[in-house]
Amino acid sequence: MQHLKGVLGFIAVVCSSGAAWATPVYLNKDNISVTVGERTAPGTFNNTFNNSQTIEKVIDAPSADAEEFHNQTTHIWFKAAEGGGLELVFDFRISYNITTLHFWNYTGEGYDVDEIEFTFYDAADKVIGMVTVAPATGSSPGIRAEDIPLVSPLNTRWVRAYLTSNNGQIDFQNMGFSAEVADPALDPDGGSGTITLPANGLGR
Ligand SMILES: [Ca+2]
Ligand SMILES: [Ca+2]
Repeated sequence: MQHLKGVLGFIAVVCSSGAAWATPVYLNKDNISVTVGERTAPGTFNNTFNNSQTIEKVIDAPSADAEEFHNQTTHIWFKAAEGGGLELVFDFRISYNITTLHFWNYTGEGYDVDEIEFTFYDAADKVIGMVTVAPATGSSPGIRAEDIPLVSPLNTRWVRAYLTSNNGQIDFQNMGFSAEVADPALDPDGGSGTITLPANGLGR
């Protein structure tokens, strides 16, 4: 009987640990970082960085349900040379299993983002998958996120997102992810969270 209790206790610990890992987390500037990637085409950021604003405005939505209004302090507006796009590199710091993309797009077809290509990497910087999504135009006047199922491979540590449009105009408010904390035991480096981005902030 004592042995059985020991086994049951072990099972309970395993189950509760699994439940902790499976709890969805909203990823924003509080727990991840974002930089402009080196694949970004020649182009102009217009008013995106006026008044010392940074690319962190991509991940400053406080929750997946947050409403944002389009103005110079909230949005990103990049105009790419013909055929090019804007690359964003998201460093998750630890590994996650992504379940949902939250995307606050511009409200009109003339400036909105038409396609986002995601490339997922593990903690050893190995490509573990790719997905392309086509977001809808944003709601108006208050912009709320479109929730798009985005199932990443397990143990995704960082992500490249390549945003494009049919006319080079790339205007949006925020990107966010809902994800479950991955099992650190399955991470190539044991989930140490020690990866750091290059000092120039461009890509990896
Ligand atoms: Ca924003
Ligand atoms: Ca468009």
